[in-house]
Amino acid sequence: MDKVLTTCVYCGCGCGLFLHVEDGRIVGVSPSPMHPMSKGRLCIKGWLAGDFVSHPDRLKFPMVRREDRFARVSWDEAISIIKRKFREISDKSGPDSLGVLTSAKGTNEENYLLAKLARAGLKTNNVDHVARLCHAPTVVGLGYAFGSGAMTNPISSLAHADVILIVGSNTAEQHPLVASYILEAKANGAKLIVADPRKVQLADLADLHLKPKPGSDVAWINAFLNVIIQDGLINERFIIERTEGFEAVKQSVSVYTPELAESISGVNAQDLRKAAIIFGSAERCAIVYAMGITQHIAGTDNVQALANLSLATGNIGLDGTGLYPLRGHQNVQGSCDMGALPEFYPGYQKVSDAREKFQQAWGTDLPDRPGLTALEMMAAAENGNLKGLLVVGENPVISFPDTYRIKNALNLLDFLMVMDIFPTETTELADVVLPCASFAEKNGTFTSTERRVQRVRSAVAPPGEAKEEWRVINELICQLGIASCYSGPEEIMAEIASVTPIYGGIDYGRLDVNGIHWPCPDRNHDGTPILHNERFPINRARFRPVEYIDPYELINDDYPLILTTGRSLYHFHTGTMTRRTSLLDREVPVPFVEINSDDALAMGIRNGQRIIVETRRGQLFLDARITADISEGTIFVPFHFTEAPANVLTNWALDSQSKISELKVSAARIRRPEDDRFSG
Ligand SMILES: Nc1nc2c(c(=O)[nH]1)N[C@H]1C(S)=C(S)[C@@H](COP(=O)(O)OP(=O)(O)OC[C@H]3O[C@@H](n4cnc5c(=O)[nH]c(N)nc54)[C@H](O)[C@@H]3O)O[C@H]1N2
Ligand SMILES: Nc1nc2c(c(=O)[nH]1)N[C@H]1C(S)=C(S)[C@@H](COP(=O)(O)OP(=O)(O)OC[C@H]3O[C@@H](n4cnc5c(=O)[nH]c(N)nc54)[C@H](O)[C@@H]3O)O[C@H]1N2
Ligand code: SF4
Ligand SMILES: [Mo]
Repeated sequence: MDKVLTTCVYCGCGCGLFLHVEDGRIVGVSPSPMHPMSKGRLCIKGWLAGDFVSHPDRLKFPMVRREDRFARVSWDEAISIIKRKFREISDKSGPDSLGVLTSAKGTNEENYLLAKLARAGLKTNNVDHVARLCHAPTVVGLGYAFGSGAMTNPISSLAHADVILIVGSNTAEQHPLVASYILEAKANGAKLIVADPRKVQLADLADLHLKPKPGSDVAWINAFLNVIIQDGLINERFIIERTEGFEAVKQSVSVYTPELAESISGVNAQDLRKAAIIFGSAERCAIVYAMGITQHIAGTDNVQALANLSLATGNIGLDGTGLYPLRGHQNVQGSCDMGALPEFYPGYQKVSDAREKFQQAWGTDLPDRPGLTALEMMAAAENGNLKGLLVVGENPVISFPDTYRIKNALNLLDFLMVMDIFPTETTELADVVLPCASFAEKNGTFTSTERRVQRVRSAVAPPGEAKEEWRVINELICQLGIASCYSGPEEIMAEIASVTPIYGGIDYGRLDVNGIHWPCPDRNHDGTPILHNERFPINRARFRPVEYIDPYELINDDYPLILTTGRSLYHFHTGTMTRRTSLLDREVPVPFVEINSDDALAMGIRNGQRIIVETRRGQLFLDARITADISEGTIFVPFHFTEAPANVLTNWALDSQSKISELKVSAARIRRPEDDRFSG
């Protein structure tokens, strides 16, 4: 049996694991004891990460839609159809009628090539990926506040904090190995404050559990900072030496008393005061956050509110301090780093600043018009301005908000090409479907949430005629007339390093088992685990006042409940992989809605009863899960299930700064099917 060292395909923790291979098949997984972060541990998904690889449903051959059916074609035929369609659309409607959605499941090398395909090959900046629905507010918000939109410290740094504030992150289920370091801190005596409308696992262990109404975070975070300022617990030296704009923030938070915050957010004023004093009095405080904060029309403001808090208390740049936006997909950090974003080339070099440099490097003209974000592309498809779309390793039919609208937009396209490892709800709508190699069948790198660039190694051959994406994208770039001849991912990384200062010293030979934390400017540099310890990339960090705004959809008599959506430990997103992993699917086999026990009593709903959840956009049949662990008036639906896709319910309202949609707040109501029978 061979054991191949690689990186987990699921979440941003980036655990190291071995794939065990016998007779060309994966027969097991074991954790890597040498891995500097995961240290011989994996969560249940990691242990089972090899399972889906040999599932019989894997896509094996290129397919083209002929009338209502898919026909198998050769790779050559598929590529020539794609090239012809791209040409036709571009000639007729201009390059900006094309777009590319890249994959946070893909490697850095694949994302780099896809962004190059869009810009150099198709001549459009319409390139984006699911970070738009995830940490776009972090890229924009921390980009403004600190000059870098990434997690400031390594995961292990959390173990050295005195206080950890966890906001809108179900860490134990969604980033289990990050949670292990939080538990280590707790065992060392650290205080834990959790802000979440649900009593998530870590809230059970927390010293204080604040329960904000979904969409109300700016109000209580401002009040939290106000208490710290009023009690003289700010770090004046840090503020004076390393930041700008504090006075305006001080002024703006002064009206947010804990009582005002309670009236807006429902967070108990006494608890809020206590929590703020614990935080303000401690030496080293860390702030962990995820989708509970970002997926709002105020997503960027939420991020800035937390940045204001860490700056005012000087909790940046040292071990045990820092701001930890937990990146979700195993390589969503890398996809952003590689410039799979309309406004940035690799390494967050602005399209508006670095065009000349990339024209030189890529030997061709590049578009200067700004590109569209993921949902802007969908809107452009709706109104006929986007006609051709390439989707790689994303399943927007299930993962994007307002499913019916997304399906309609995709159906209006002249040409949809999808590259995936499984048939999905999105491949169903495609004109061409290309089969790809999975993480276990290719070489490359992933960058974890702690900016650790790590190796991905091929253990088995892809099924049928499935191919590693880099070969396909390389071929397409060549066909579009751009000189692009790579011998493999290692050579692609050499090019990435040559044009991307933060990856300047990344080289496969140096990654070995530990990987390297970017920024790593050159080959003599060991990488940077902690950011901003002496200066910020923008020299002084920026405070910015933020004011509470209402969520886009408010509850009323017709829709009296706040619906929030998210995840479970056992499934990953749209379930393409975990629902094909029998041990995981067995744990959570059916779609459900969490309802507060008092609410359920008032509505006459029993645990396990099948009920109807409805918003202005659609309705779903779901099993009621009655629990005291969710706040009254709030319901929670995970989005893993094709038979009851949560995004049928969600809305498309965007944060004007980051263009994320408000996946965490919709106004909803519940009906019992039996009531319908009587009311006719
Ligand atoms: N098992 C598993 N792990 C995953 C994933 C997966 O699908 N499955 N996905 C990965 C990805 S891409 C991501 S982005 C991460 C996501 O990781 P998380 O962000 O931790 O997961 P979510 O369930 O989306 O939401 C987190 C919490 O936000 C809370 N919340 C909802 N609304 C609000 C609000 O307005 N304010 C506050 N303060 N809290 C709120 C919810 O109650 C929920 O507990 O997980 C990654 N890890
Ligand atoms: N309601 C609601 N909706 C949400 C969220 C929410 O909290 N609530 N969260 C949002 C967030 S944070 C995220 S990140 C998105 C996630 O949304 P998506 O990224 O669209 O969801 P996934 O199911 O992870 O899709 C990944 C796809 O890649 C395929 N794949 C896996 N490996 C490979 C590979 O090596 N190559 C290729 N080509 N394909 C591969 C999988 O089969 C799958 O189809 O969902 C967003 N949508
Ligand atoms: S914590 Fe994340 S990276 Fe680690 S094994 Fe689990 S899913 Fe994989
Ligand atoms: Mo995400």
